[in-house]
Amino acid sequence: MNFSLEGRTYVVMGVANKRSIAWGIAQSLHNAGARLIFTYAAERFEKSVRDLADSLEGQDALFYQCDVTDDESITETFQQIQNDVGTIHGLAHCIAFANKDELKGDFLNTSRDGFLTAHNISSYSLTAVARAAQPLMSEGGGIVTLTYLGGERVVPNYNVMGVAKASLDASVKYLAESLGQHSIRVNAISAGPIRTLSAKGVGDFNSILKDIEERAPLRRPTTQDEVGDTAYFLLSDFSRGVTGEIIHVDSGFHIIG
Ligand code: NDP
Ligand code: KAL
Repeated sequence: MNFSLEGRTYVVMGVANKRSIAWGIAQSLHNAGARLIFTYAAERFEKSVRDLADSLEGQDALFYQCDVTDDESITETFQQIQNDVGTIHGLAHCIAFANKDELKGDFLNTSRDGFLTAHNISSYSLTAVARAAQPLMSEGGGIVTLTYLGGERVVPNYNVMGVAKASLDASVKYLAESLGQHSIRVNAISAGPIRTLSAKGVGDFNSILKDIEERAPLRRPTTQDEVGDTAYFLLSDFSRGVTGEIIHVDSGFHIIG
């Protein structure tokens, strides 16, 4: 067994720009020799994704638009991927969304629409995408998603996204049970705060980071490449006995009371 992912193909969903956690994962998989397939939702991010992928030396990446709120878009994307490459060996789901006005104030005021939107995009999409990807993972493989501590504990302002992450965390376990018989493993990485486009303009990010620097066991914030390398581990054979797991890549912050 070795760490190389040469000859393997992975779908990376959710690169918006160079700060995206998905981009950290893409770089780690690329460095390990994997072939990459990128999906993006918003047309406006297509150029950004293509430009970033162009910077990966020797990478022959493919690109597809996929809006996870649309079943047809998901089905078409994976059918197209099957036509173009045949087999895939794994998938990184790095997608979440909630309306900005529901990510502050009192959780009690969460609207039905806001609740459903957050759960639709941030939680249900994992199951929808896993179902579409399964036929392409005929040699077995790995699925990784991204979660956050706010799904386990109350974190100010995370609100409806915390409830959606709790649902995502449970989905990881149920999907691990469903797909294990096909040698497909399903795991999540609970990342510490990283300043991405999603994190922009919501909550008081500076004070959250300061708290991590003062109280997390490693006394430093989480980086994109730390999450990328753990995703690489979870998508490689080195984690072949691991499924239904949530690994915290957060400088150890989750153990602090
Ligand atoms: P980014 O803003 O870089 O990525 C979020 C991605 O979600 C975007 O690429 C966006 O695509 C995609 N997305 C939103 N709606 C849809 C949709 N309908 N269909 C398909 N894609 C969609 O932020 P991050 O890298 O921070 O977020 C990635 C994941 O990491 C999320 O699940 C987030 O909750 C999680 N996470 C982030 C942490 C952090 O501190 N940053 C900490 C813990 C977890 P588009 O813009 O094209 O719509
Ligand atoms: C407690 C924290 C502080 C921030 C509070 C809430 C963060 C929620 C994350 C969620 C994914 C953010 C959004 O949905 C933002 C969205 O409303 C507006 N932004 C966009 O539409 C941009 C353009 C696109 C690219 O973003 C998306 N998502 O599509 C949580 C911090 C400490 C940790 C974080 C940021 C966790 C996390 O889940 O991202």
